[in-house]
Amino acid sequence: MNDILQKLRQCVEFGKIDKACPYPPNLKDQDGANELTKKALENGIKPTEILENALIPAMTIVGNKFSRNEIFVPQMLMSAKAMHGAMVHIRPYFQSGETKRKGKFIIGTVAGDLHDIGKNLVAMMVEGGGWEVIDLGVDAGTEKFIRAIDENPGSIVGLSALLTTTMENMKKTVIDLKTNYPSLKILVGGAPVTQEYCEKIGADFYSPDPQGAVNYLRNLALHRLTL
Ligand code: B1M
Repeated sequence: MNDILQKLRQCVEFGKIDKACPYPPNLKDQDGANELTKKALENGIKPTEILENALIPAMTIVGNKFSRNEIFVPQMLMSAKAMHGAMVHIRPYFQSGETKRKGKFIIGTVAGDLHDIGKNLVAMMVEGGGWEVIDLGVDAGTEKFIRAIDENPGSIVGLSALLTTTMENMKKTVIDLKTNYPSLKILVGGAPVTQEYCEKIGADFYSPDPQGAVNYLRNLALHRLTL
């Protein structure tokens, strides 16, 4: 593999954002994801190649390690930040339509709930998985989702809830969205949410962690391609 891509992959896997970033100590004073992505583009490497051969594989490794409890939230946040450092340079190519993404994913923390750390991790991992992410932020009620779905037809929706009290709002949003868009796929997650609750409220998929969300979306995209 190209040397720049290999180094970029390593930076994202281990959370090296840019040259100034002192973390991780063994990569101190070396180029980070930011500089390497810029260099890759200057060397004529296509944004899709950067995404598919460096960023996505690195974030997949990170997601799997996190699912196996081999790394924890701070390490995953550093990797997600490094991925963002790379995305700053390649996002304009996707936004201009020059490079295609796998689809659109609308995500938000449900009404009444201000917790966004887990939701942000899912958003960053999904973006690293090659999707355009529309982040509705926290305290996102049904109306906000409806507006975003109407503006982005064909999107998949993700809902996060961290409070037992706001799980009720998750249920309400799922019911309202399914009533308005019967074929819409809805993915749910957050500390108090379970597989059983997902089934009870009529959502399509529950994931306890970001990698499960990425895998579900990847399978959905593959399924759509084969239809
Ligand atoms: Co709050 N809080 N909090 N809090 N807070 C909890 C959740 C709580 C368990 C603490 C406790 O009492 N032990 C408790 C909830 C109890 C309950 O409902 N049974 C609680 C409470 C009560 C409250 C307030 C009501 C406190 C008060 O004001 N009296 C208040 C509510 C405000 C509101 O939302 N309206 C409140 C406020 C806050 C802060 C603002 C101070 C802050 C949030 C800051 C922020 O998010 N920007 C905060 C925090 C930080 C926490 C704890 C400490 C940490 C939550 C967190 O970020 N975890 C939490 C206690 C704890 O967990 N130890 C607590 C890390 C994060 C990575 O995990 O979000 O679960 P998580 O995400 C995971 C997975 O769940 C999954 O992926 C992530 C990575 O694995 N995931 C998805 C998440 N969303 C997903 C979506 C998917 C798929 C997977 O698909 C779409």
